[in-house]
Amino acid sequence: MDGVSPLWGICDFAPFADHILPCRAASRIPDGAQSIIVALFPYYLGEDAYADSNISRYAVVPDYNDTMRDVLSCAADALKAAYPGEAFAAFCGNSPLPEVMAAERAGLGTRGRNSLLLTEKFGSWVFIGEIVTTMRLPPAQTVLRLCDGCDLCIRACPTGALASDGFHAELCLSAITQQKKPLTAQQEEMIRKTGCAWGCDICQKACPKNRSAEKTDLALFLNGVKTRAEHGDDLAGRAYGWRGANVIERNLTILDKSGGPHEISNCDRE
Ligand code: B12
Ligand code: SF4
Ligand code: SF4
Repeated sequence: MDGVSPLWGICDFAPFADHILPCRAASRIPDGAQSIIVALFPYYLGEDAYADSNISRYAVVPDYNDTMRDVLSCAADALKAAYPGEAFAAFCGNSPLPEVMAAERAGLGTRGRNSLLLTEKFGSWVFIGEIVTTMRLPPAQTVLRLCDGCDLCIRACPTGALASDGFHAELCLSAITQQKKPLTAQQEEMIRKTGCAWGCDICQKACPKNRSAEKTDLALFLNGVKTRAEHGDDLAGRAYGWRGANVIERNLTILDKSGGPHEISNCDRE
């Protein structure tokens, strides 16, 4: 931890009570929740690591939903053992909390115009997880201001998902690559153009705050790096597995049709 951009922080739960996302995990939020301990897990591997990649960077490391859930659940159990009168519930990814907002309020970074959390040290290449507790803990006193409002992310977005009036999730290529229903010809063309079979990193790569991002040293991500999705992959533990084999297979087939995966497989192309 460097004092400027800590990897964990605390915010009050109360402001989030009216902004709970509709998901099954919401039932696990402890009654009488007071505080949220927010943790960041950096996953950037350095530019060279992605040279032959055909998936977005968050999907190159083992599925964060699994790895982070294990770490946060262990931490929640340890806290429960130390403070038996209090409740602690761990969440990540399919969390009922708007996690970027929680991390910003916990003093860990700024929600940029690309809608993602920007941090001083790791740019936006961080996953967010949290433990919601009935313990009253001192919240962060400062909110960082790291987004310059340069709009390079908005200009780089190929679909118009990022616009001056905000983020339109239904247009986001990341959502399109996860879509189960048939893709339109235009959506297929977009996947072909970017050469990315899963997710999209274009607005993050455009962000100047990511140019000096530090690499992760987290073993839970470094063990199990897989930069390319291939037909017939074992999907266990991969971020592109949760929608089932048909979706990633369809996307890979779209890329095959563009002249072979090796020719257009680099997600760094913008
Ligand atoms: C669904 C989802 C998606 C969807 C839709 C995203 C969306 N914003 O709607 C899609 C598939 C498009 C997507 C894409 C990506 N995602 Co995503 N996604 C999520 C997920 C699971 C839920 C987000 C959500 O539904 N938000 C609902 C919207 C409406 O929330 P919101 O815009 O923040 O609005 C709420 C707040 O503003 C709040 N609010 C409003 N006013 C106030 C006032 C106060 C006081 C408070 C407290 C709150 C509050 O209420 C609003 C409604 O609830 C989150 C995890 C999570 N639980 O947050 C990850 C998450 C945001 N995604 C993540 C990632 C990595 C990505 C991708 C980069 C993956 C990729 N490479 O393809 C892209 C990036 C796209 C982009 N530019 O944002 C990370 C972001 C990490 C970071 N550094 O910020 C998260 C946090 C997952 C994680 N645990 O790490 N994602
Ligand atoms: S992830 Fe891609 S499509 Fe989605 S907002 Fe960013 S640049 Fe646009
Ligand atoms: S590209 Fe510019 S406007 Fe977009 S998030 Fe980064 S600093 Fe903010």
